Amino acid sequence: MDARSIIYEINSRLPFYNVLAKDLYEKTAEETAAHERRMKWWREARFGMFIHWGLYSVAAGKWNGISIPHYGEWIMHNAQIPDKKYSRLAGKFNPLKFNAGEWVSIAKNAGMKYIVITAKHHEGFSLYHTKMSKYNMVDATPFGHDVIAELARECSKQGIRFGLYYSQLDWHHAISPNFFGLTINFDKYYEFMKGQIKELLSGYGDICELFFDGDWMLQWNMKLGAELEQLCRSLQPDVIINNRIGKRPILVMIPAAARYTMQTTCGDYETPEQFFPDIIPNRDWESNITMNDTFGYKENDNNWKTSTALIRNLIEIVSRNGNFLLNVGPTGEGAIPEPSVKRLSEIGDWMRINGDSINGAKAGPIQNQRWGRSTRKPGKVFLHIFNWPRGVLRVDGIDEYVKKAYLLSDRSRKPLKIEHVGDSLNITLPEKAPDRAASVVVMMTG
Ligand code: H79
Repeated sequence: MDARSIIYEINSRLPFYNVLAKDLYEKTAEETAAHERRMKWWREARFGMFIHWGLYSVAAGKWNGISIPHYGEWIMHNAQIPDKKYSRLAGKFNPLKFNAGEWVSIAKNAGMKYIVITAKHHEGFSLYHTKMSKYNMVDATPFGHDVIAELARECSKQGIRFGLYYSQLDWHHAISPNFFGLTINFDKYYEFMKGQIKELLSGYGDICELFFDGDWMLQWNMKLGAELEQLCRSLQPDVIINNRIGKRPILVMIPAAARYTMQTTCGDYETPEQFFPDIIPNRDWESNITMNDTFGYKENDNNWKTSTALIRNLIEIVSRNGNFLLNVGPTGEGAIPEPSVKRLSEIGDWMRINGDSINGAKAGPIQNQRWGRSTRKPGKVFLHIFNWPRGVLRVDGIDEYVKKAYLLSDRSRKPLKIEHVGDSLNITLPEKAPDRAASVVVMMTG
């Protein structure tokens, strides 16, 4: 390791490293301008689908008939399965129910604007036809399709964007399925990884987002991240890259602490996992959240969140300028589990009526109210009401004059009775909430 790598390595582990090492990481004006340009569609999209699919989907959370606790995609680690045994799952991966068109329309009908799928998770198995190794969907399974290619094609056909998840941590290359992914010939593995990134960014059309993961692996550091980021940008200048391409300081990985330090400087955006911050962060961010308690399919995990909870998650996230990447874990047969499909369809029903308050919207002027949340667009503030009041809703903290208010679900846009009282507004609402998840009032401002 040279001196600079050591500085990078130490800094990336300090809680306030972005303050201490500002000069090392600060973006140039030109880089900032390029970032602003490529983020435009992403800031409007607001809602995407995460897909975790791999050999762990075949295991479905069980090993030798025993249910293994925690995330399904971590089963190799959680049951300490040696690579030689684990890799035999490939021979059983024959997802005859897989239909790229169907998956893409499920996302689209939910109001999602992009899809991000695991090209390679920690297990080290590639879902696409890589030439860097035979351990992939085409060469090692009876199915033999390049599912990444099929999904990429289908996304472009149906007009939604396509992105990839890629794990630096790789248990197929590591000495064992260990948390820190210790790899003997790391230099060789790094060349392999760069080869794969080149393939993925040159053979599958426009990649909208690259979600790196496993940056905590022992041998990864900020310098490698910066180099890899350059490689990605040389192939696709507009690809949006997450912060995990670098190395997150440890505190950013802990939800309670992330509230205060949720800022790294690598890539384009922050990646709170299984939570969202309760303040408005000063950087672009995207929460990735599961519908049950696992990313990769587990046949025994039936702890599903309600569609109401998921709709409210989406609203809360947009009310703080974030994106929502909602996960599905298809089965080893290639089907998105029915409970997930049901929830996505219910979210879609809500989005068809209320999507204008989400897509293209950003944080509203009013935060964290007992009655709900707010988002805004030029000339409009959207009030997302979770707790429907009896009669009159009193709204405090409005920063623009309100000319008119109506319910987004009301096609005729019949004005609601409003009354200005100082900086507050009293809105008279109908007796019954139009939607039990969240009813949206539009305030025309200016
Ligand atoms: O891909 C999904 C997760 O598999 C991955 N990131 C998202 C996008 C992820 N990486 N790390 N973690 C999640 C958190 C790791 C938690 C751990 Fe554990 C605690 C690893 C070992 C102890 C959870 C509990 C997994 C195994 C036991």
